[in-house]
Amino acid sequence: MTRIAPPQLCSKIMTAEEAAALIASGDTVGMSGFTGSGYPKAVPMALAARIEAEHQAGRPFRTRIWTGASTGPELDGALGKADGIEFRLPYNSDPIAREKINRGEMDYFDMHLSQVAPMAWQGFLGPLDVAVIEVTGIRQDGSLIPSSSVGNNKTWLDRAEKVILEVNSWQNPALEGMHDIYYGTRLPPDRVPIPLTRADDRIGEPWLRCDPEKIVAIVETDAPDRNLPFTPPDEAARAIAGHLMEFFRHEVAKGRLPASLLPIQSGVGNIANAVLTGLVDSPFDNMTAFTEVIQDGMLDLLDAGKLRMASATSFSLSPEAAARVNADMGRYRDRMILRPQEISNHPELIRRLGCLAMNGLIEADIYGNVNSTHIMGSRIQNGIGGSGDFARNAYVSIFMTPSTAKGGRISAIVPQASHVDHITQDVQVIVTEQGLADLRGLSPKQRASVIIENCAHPDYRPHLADYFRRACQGSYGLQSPSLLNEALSWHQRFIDTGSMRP
Ligand code: 0RQ
Repeated sequence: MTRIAPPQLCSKIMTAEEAAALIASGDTVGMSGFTGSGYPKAVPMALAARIEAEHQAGRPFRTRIWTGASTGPELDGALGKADGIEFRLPYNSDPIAREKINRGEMDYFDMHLSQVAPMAWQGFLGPLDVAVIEVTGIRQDGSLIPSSSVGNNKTWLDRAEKVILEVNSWQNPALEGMHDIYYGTRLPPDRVPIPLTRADDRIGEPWLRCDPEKIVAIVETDAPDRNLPFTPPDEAARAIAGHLMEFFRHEVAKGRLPASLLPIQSGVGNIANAVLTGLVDSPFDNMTAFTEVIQDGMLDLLDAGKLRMASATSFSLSPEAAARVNADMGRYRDRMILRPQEISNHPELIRRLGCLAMNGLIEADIYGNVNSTHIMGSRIQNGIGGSGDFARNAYVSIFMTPSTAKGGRISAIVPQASHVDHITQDVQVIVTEQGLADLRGLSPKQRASVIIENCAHPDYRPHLADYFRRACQGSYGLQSPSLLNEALSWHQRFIDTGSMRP
């Protein structure tokens, strides 16, 4: 059965190559896609092939790419490999694009995910020439059935001069009805409160609007999202999950959290997924999630009857879990809501709902400043993503990590973070497999003692304690004691010798 209901749009159906020919060098292209879901799969590949041919002919051809968050190898990988991206925003986890960024061959701005759509509307990011959006169908009235992510699609469709649609028939038609697209956002001074007071509120409509006059091409596809598998939780991940469960039980006992907890936000990566798995065996019931991505662990929670519903902007599932959801979409649809990322990550809503934010980190310093993005202060790993949206506005902002990286050659707890994404005020709890540091209400020096004692790996703990003791004696000021010519020496030692160990 055709997924393109309006007969008048059938004349716009063409090949991916023909559609890619409608994108010009220098264009800014807004693509769908969020954490490996719902990204266009055919047009970016065709565009990459075209760019390679142009380059071989000695003609420059590069584009500016905006997305929701990370996409897939057919998009960031293919365009990165073709050297077709001059500038990209906001979040990337593709290894080829990462390498290009770190070689200085691609400009990249990893902005807060909630701010992308408003900034595009404010005109701060410049004009948008083309939108390339994956949908699962076009309805008779021209409205679009969104795919496995919403991301910034609403904004790209509204702002772009031209629209190219990929209609992907791999995605289950039962996705229709899961989405909640809110069209009530405004620019200042006309902004009004967003009328969402519970994680499961629906405040919009299930479809995306699109001016049919702007549609220049429709490409039919039939391909799955290419998500990566999760690795099963290792001992460190299980220990982190255990510390966190104990913390939540303690908070419930103290009356600071309800027995169903508060809406959970869970970040990307294996640790975050392991914590969700840990919640399956917890005493907490009737939970909700107000988060960015629905990952495998969320599904397990839903299936176990622990999680009542999950609100997000995207799926981020392993191939097995994606097949599981796709096969049973009708059942999952009533317990999941996918929203635009400006809503899923909205500071106003995160603060109102009181989310429990749980995100991964690269490193934290002894004062609780967190680096989520840069290795050794200069190499990007992924990007800040939504971690800043949630960390600053959460009810409790939790960061978690194994205490070491790269086989123990790197300490995740350092004297001074080599890059700061989340200032100490936005970080209330740090958890490693060693233990949990509850930093709420502590001064910087008190924080340092607790973080070193509870979170640092035993191999690094005495060195951190020694640094802190000497800093408390020899620092210029004693609010956040620091030995400036030593604070980043661990990182330099790693660069010089391959290990932070003294
Ligand atoms: O490197 O891939 O070469 O092995 O970083 O680290 O331990 O696999 O951890 O998958 O949980 O990711 C912060 C990157 C953690 C993630 C980060 C190296 C490590 C490995 C990955 P390899 P792990 P995770 C909402 C939330 C920002 C966005 C965010 C992230 C690789 O959580 O991107 O929070 N967060 N969004 O070896 C050197 C260190 C290191 C290190 C780890 N200290 N030094 N390398 N690594 N620590 C969702 C969205 O926004 C979409």
